[in-house]
Order: sequence, then C-alpha cells, then structure tokens
Amino acid sequence: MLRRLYADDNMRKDTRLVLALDETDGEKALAIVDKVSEYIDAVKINWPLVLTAGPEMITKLSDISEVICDFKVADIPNTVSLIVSNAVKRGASAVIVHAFTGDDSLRAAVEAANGAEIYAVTEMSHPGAKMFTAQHAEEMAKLGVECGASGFIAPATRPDRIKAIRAVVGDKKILSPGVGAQGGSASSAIQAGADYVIVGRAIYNSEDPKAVARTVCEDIRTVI
Ligand code: NUP
Repeated sequence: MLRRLYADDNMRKDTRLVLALDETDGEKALAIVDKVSEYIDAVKINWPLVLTAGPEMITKLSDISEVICDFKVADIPNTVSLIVSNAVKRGASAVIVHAFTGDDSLRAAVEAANGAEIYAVTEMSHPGAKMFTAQHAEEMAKLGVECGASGFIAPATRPDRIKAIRAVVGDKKILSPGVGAQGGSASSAIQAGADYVIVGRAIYNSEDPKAVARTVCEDIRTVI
C-alpha cells in the first residue's frame, strides 16, 4: 500500500512517477494501479475515469494510493470551492486547477482544499498550448505562488519551459505531463526541474504496465 501523499504535508518523492489513470473501465483501472503500485508516488485521475466509473473511484483509489484529481477547475470562486471541497471529502490528496481564472478563484481553491494540495496549470503540454497558456505561463505561475498553490503543472514536452517555470516557483512542486504518448522524456523533464513526471497511456495502454513503469523509473534514476 502506498503512503499518504500529504500526511506530513509533503508529497512522497520516491519514484517521482505519477500514473495518469485515464483508463475508463473501473475494474481495469484498479488492476493497473495494483500492478504498478511499487513504481508510483501517486495516481492522477481525470474526467474520463470519474465519468465512467463514478466519483466513488476517488475514495476507492485513495485507500490504496495518493489521489490527485485532475479536474482542471476553471470557474468562479464559489463553484471552485464546491468542486475542490467535494473532491477532498471523497479522498483526494490534491486537486489540479487552472490559473487563468485569476487570484480570487485560486485563493478559493486553496482555502477549500483545507490542507490538501492545489496544483495550478501553467503552460499545457499539447501543441495548442502555444496559442494561449504558453504566453502567460510565468504570470500564472507567479500568481499561483502568491495565492498559495502547492504545486504547478508544466510540460514535459518542452523541458525548457519547465526550467522557466522552476525559476518562478522556487521550491514549490512541479509535475510534468507529456511523457511517452505526447513525445516527452521523463529524464529530460526531471533534469529540467520537474519533481514528478505524469505518465498515462504509455503505461495503462501497455501490454505490460509494470515493465513500462519500471523503465520510466529507471530513466528517471539516470538523472537523480
Ligand atoms: O498540460 C497538461 N497536459 C496533460 O497531458 C496538463 C495535464 N493535466 N495533462 C494530463 O496528463 C492529461 O489530461 C492526461 O490525463 C495526462 C497525460 O496523459 P498521457 O498523455 O501520458 O496519456
């Protein structure tokens, strides 16, 4: 069984791998976590799993792993509070929110988290991110720090951008998606300043999720 993510207000940092569990079959999703548990520090879930297997997946998974709810919350403060507090009540250790909503929504997220962690999105990992989020990534990171976010999401597909975000957020956490299916490399992301890499399809769509998770961890180990 995995250790609680923020029991000591500090995310476990053993393997530095976070599994993005976008598998939409609840039973399969749980089986994958079981297979890779020794190689991951947390499980990140997103709308695909919650919409298919239900929000009770948050609670089920939180019994066996740290759960980061990647709901990319982007709303007015009242709605943000309702979403974040209910995710935390169900067992989320952290919730991912968008930062472009501004300081009031970000502060509402941090307050509603009530000790759980809030991670703010900066520049996203996909090509379309260059249109908007990339142009304001440093500003959003700075705002997130001011509003009390514990961590930030920065793209493994562009390690130089992780470096730029690291320069703004100091010792706050950086989690980087985009490894594997989106073309990024785990070791390059960690070397650029990420604390964790987030990997989904490369692991859960694989014939052998455990072997892929092990390989990602070995790649990370070459640079730490
Ligand atoms: O910028 C982001 N890019 C990204 O891929 C922010 C994210 N939260 N994600 C999420 O990370 C995405 O929604 C998915 O759950 C995961 C990456 O999955 P994969 O590309 O490794 O399958």
